[in-house]
Amino acid sequence: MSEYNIAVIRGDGIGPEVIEEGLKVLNFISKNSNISFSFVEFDWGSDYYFKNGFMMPDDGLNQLLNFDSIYLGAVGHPELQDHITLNGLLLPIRRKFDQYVCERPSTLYQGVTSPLKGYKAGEIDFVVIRENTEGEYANIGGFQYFGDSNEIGIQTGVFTKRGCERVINYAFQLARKRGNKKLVTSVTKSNAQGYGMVVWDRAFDNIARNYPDIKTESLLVDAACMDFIRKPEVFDVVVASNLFGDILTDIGAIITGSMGLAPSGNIDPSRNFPSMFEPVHGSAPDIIDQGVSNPLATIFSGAMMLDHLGESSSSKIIQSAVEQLIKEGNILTKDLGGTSSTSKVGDSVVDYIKDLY
Ligand code: GGG
Repeated sequence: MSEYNIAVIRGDGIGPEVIEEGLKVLNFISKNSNISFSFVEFDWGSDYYFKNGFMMPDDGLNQLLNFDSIYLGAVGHPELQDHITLNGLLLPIRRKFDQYVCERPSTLYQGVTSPLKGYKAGEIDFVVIRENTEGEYANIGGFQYFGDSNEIGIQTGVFTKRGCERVINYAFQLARKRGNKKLVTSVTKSNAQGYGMVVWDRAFDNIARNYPDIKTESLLVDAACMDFIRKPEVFDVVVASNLFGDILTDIGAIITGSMGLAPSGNIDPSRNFPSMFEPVHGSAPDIIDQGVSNPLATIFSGAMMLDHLGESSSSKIIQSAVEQLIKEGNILTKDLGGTSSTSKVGDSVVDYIKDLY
């Protein structure tokens, strides 16, 4: 029996309802395999902030330290500025636990219609590796004359040689493992960002030399956005800075059908710290408590978590069950053209898993 301690942070908005379905699926897997989970819930997020003045307690990161993984729903609240919710919870976790890789796959599944004309299942299939601990999200800077008419805000992007090389190396390793098109595309804006992103470009060239079997391409982010729409079929593994990776993966999600299908893993490849798995989407306050949110991104994220924990066969079962459900297309939420509720979709994933055992 393999036992895993999982920290669960449902967070804000639709986070709690999509995590409910993710846990439903993981609990079913646990009952039918030799895996057992101990889920410990943390009520951190915006409601916690309204009561306590912070998104998580002072020793929050220490409380998470010894878990095998973290399973997170969403953060963000219409009455709180996003820099409070991100810098109060999500980003400290990514940084403290050195989750320097954010892995975000975009796949067009059978049964899903891309808004891009003419694409068939499997024709869009790439992974964005987003640098996750530095870059534009380093949170270094400050204000001067705050509140005055001459208010100034300085925001610094941090690009270290070590930080760039390690995430780029992960992208090359992944391209080799996927064995697909064997292409790594680097995305920067180093024509305008002539220091930090030049460090990135130089790191890309250095690491690429170690992978003569992998093709490379470097794009400016504006061209990359255009090509994600114009010819997404050419991409395999895309490696980008923190901010650009975040933007590109919203495009990746929408051209493969829905934000509601896009999973992510915030990964510490050294495995010194817990990694964290969460849907790419945010808290979506406009659809909270209506039972219409799509839990599949969170369920896919649970499958990524199992794979990271070394439980690849259970991970594949979840992945196949969701793919089958999407392909048959009878039980889908509104974003995918269906009328089913969040919990009905979760129940159905469990039914499809039953068929696979
Ligand atoms: N489930 C992810 C989530 O809540 N994301 C909120 C968000 O704004 N994330 C920004 C980011 O990941 O950079």
